[in-house]
Amino acid sequence: MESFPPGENVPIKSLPESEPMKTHYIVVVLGSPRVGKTAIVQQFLYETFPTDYKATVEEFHRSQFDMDHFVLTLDILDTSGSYEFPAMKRLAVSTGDAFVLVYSIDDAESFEEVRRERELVLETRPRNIPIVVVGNKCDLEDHRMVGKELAESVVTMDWENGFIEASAKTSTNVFEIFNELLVQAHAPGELSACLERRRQSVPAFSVTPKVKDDLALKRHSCVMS
Ligand SMILES: Nc1nc2c(ncn2[C@@H]2O[C@H](COP(=O)(O)OP(=O)(O)OP(=O)(O)O)[C@@H](O)[C@H]2O)c(=O)[nH]1
Ligand SMILES: [Mg+2]
Repeated sequence: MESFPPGENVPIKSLPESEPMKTHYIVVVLGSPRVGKTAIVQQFLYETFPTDYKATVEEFHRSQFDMDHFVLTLDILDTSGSYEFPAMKRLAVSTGDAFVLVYSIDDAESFEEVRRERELVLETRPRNIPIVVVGNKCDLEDHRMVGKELAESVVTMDWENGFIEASAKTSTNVFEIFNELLVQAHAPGELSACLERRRQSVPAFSVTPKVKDDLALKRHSCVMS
C-alpha cells in the first residue's frame, strides 16, 4: 500500500467529494511520576505490563494501521513525569494534537497535576483539542484517594474532556483511552474495530520530538471489512 508522510492529510479515494481527512495523530501522554503513563502505553501497544519501575526520559512510539483506503498513523509520546527543564515539557505539549492526562486513583496530588497539565495544554493548543483524563490503577480500589464520581464530574462537566478510569495492570479500559481520543478527533473509519482486532507490537525509541519524523516506520495491517 502507498504510504504517506507523517502529518499529511490525504483524501479518501473512494469518496472523491469528501474533505481531506486527518490520518496522522500525535498523542502526548502527560502526568505525574509513577502514575502509570508508560504502563498504559506498553499495555496498549505491546500487551505487556512492566512491574519494575524505570523513570521515563521521553519515549516515542509509532504505530500504523492499514485501513481500506488510507494509512492511519498513531504517534505516541510517552513523557517524563519529572521533566528537569520545563521547556522540554512545553516542547512535548506543542507537538501534540491529542492528549492523555494520567493520574493515579491512589494519589490525590496527581489529580491536581492533571489540572495543571490541562491548563498547560490549553495555553498553547486549541480549546477543542482532544483530551482524555485517565484515572489509572483502578485495580487499587482499597487505596483509592480520588473519588470517581467527583473526578468524573470535574472532568466531563467543568472541563468538558473525556474521562476514563483504567488499569494498565489488568488492561481495564486501556484500549478505550485511545479509542475515545480518536472519537473526539472525529478520526475516520471504524477505528475501534481496527485497533481492537489488529493491535500489534511496534518498536519504541527514546528520542526528542524533533527527530521523531526521521525514525523508521513499522506498519500494522488492519484492513477493514
Ligand atoms: N497496581 C497498578 N500498578 C500500576 C499500574 N500502572 C502502573 N503501575 C505501576 O506503577 C509504577 C509506575 O508506572 P510507570 O508506568 O513506570 O509510571 P510513569 O507514569 O510512566 O512514571 P514516569 O516515567 O517516572 O513519569 C510501576 O511500578 C508500575 O508497575 C496499574 O494500573 N495498577
Ligand atoms: Mg514512564
